[in-house]
Amino acid sequence: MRIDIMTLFPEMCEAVLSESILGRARQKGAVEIRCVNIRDFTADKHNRVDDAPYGGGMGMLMQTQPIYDCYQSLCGAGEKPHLIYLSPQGKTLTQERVKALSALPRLVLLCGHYEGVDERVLEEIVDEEISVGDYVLTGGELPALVLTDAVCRMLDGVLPNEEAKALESHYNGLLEYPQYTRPPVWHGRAVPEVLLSGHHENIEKWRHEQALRRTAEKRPDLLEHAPLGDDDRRLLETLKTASIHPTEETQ
Ligand code: 4HQ
Repeated sequence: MRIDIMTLFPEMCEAVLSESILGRARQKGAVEIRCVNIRDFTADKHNRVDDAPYGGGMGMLMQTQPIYDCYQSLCGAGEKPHLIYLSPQGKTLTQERVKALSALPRLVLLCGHYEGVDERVLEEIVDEEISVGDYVLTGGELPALVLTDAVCRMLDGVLPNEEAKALESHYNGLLEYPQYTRPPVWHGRAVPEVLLSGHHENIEKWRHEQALRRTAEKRPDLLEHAPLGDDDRRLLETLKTASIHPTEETQ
């Protein structure tokens, strides 16, 4: 997959994307990511990319020309890669959307800055608007990096341990089970015995139950969409009863 990030702060994006798992994935060629400076495409002799809004009001807006020409430079003959504008007005990013996006051959991410972007260029080139959450940031770079990270970890050859992809939070619609490493006792807290038993079937059962419990406790909204089996539903029922009539065993 290839991802182009259109931004006024390519070094900010490059710094994040050169480190750790994504840095290694890029070196290996598992993903091709380019940070493109929108300012390089300005036709203005003073290199300006922003101007005051018509109708007055605060702040500056990103102009149409540099953004449009930057996107055109990323389009081949008759090829219009899927362009995502990061904005609080978009649909909130989900793991389901991340997975679908990771199947596309190319993505172009547009990062807005200042007070926003001239509406006309958005109408002309944006295929999809995505938000990373209901709060306001100073620019679209961090959301673009969040999206890039989430999409890239779904690609083959990116995660050092490919199995991890399927195991982690949200993948099966549930939160992750708790995890422990050495020492076996820390500040008087022991690692759950089953994890030291070497009994893999019991360990898997325990982990799945913990994932269900945690989800019911911390994010019950996720259970509405999680693919649950009959055993899962039974366990969730016992948890509900236990929270109304706690016994020593279920506390
Ligand atoms: N932005 N999810 C870009 C966000 C945002 C979000 C604020 C994006 C400013 C110019 N983007 N504009 N939340 O807060 O995606």
